[in-house]
Amino acid sequence: SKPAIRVAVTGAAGQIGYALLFRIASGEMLGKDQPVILQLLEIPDEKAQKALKGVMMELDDCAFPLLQSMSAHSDPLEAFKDVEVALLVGSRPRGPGMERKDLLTINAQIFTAQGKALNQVANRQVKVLVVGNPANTNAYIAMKSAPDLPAKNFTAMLRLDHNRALSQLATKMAKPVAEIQKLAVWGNHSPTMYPDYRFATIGGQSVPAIINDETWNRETFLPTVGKRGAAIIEARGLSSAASAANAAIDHIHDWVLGTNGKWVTMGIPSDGTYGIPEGIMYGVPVTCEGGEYHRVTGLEIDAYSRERMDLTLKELLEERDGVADLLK
Ligand code: NAX
Repeated sequence: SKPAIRVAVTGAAGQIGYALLFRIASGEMLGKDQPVILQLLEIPDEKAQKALKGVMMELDDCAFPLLQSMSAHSDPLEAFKDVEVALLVGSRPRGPGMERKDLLTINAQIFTAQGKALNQVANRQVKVLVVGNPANTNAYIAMKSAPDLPAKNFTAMLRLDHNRALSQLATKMAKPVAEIQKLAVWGNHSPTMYPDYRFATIGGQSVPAIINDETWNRETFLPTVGKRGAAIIEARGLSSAASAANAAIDHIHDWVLGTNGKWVTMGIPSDGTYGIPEGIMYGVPVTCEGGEYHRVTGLEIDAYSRERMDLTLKELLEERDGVADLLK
């Protein structure tokens, strides 16, 4: 059988971790013939480490044939040793009375340390997905803290937004979600993101021609997708976890195993395309093949789209400037 792939997951005892680890171990992320080794990171806190042990007991109890081994860690230098895939899920949530700026600073410290650790000990081809919020800026910080690794190997999760948008479109058209192609989500994983179905098709037909309702796009679709996270919290009393884990599985699965020409959305460091400054971690449509992603280029950006893309860019530039001192 194939040699096992080492996968690191941070925040492994959290909600998303609980929805994610079992699916990685069952082969849904890297393939049903691909053994995995899980290297799990949690904060040193006794309760978190104990909860992690509990999750590992349950993983044991699944007797997953593809789970070759697993280990628990509180030090990123150990958790990231030789990993080929790193899912950075753990971050500090916003506490009562905490300003956005404080949140950025605390997470900047976490992702600086984790970026440095990846730089030191991870496999040189490691594929990194940042889920923990603010995901784009955390991914940017980790990338900047890992100068010896290829910058393109650092990505942020926009796939949940992509999947949310697909589902809203399918419902609106009363058509199967699987048939929708060529959807894009631009920008930051935040309510400023811009889900864009101008190029989308279903069964070869144009989605905007079928929907033919620009008011629905601007006044219903965009805010519904943008505020979906808040709607889940309101309904469930907890933030999205299973759908977030599912999106992380999709993101890595497609990056490693390819999309057969299908567009998906990934937050990737910009190369300057579409007027997004180089290095900014920005959601764009990509296709994946042979373990690499390729941004979809040559799309026409109309005035309204430009406005929306610049708005979400402005937020990312502010976040970048907010952590600039910490990256010196
Ligand atoms: P939980 O609070 O349930 O779990 C987070 C876990 O991370 C905790 O167990 C905590 O101890 C651990 N942790 C904190 N700092 C750590 C560190 N430095 N190293 C290792 N572990 C650390 O949160 P959960 O619901 O699992 O969400 C995790 C993150 O995903 C949050 O930042 C959340 O905002 C973010 N999300 C991102 C989404 C996206 O689309 N990009 C969507 C879902 C989710 O909201």
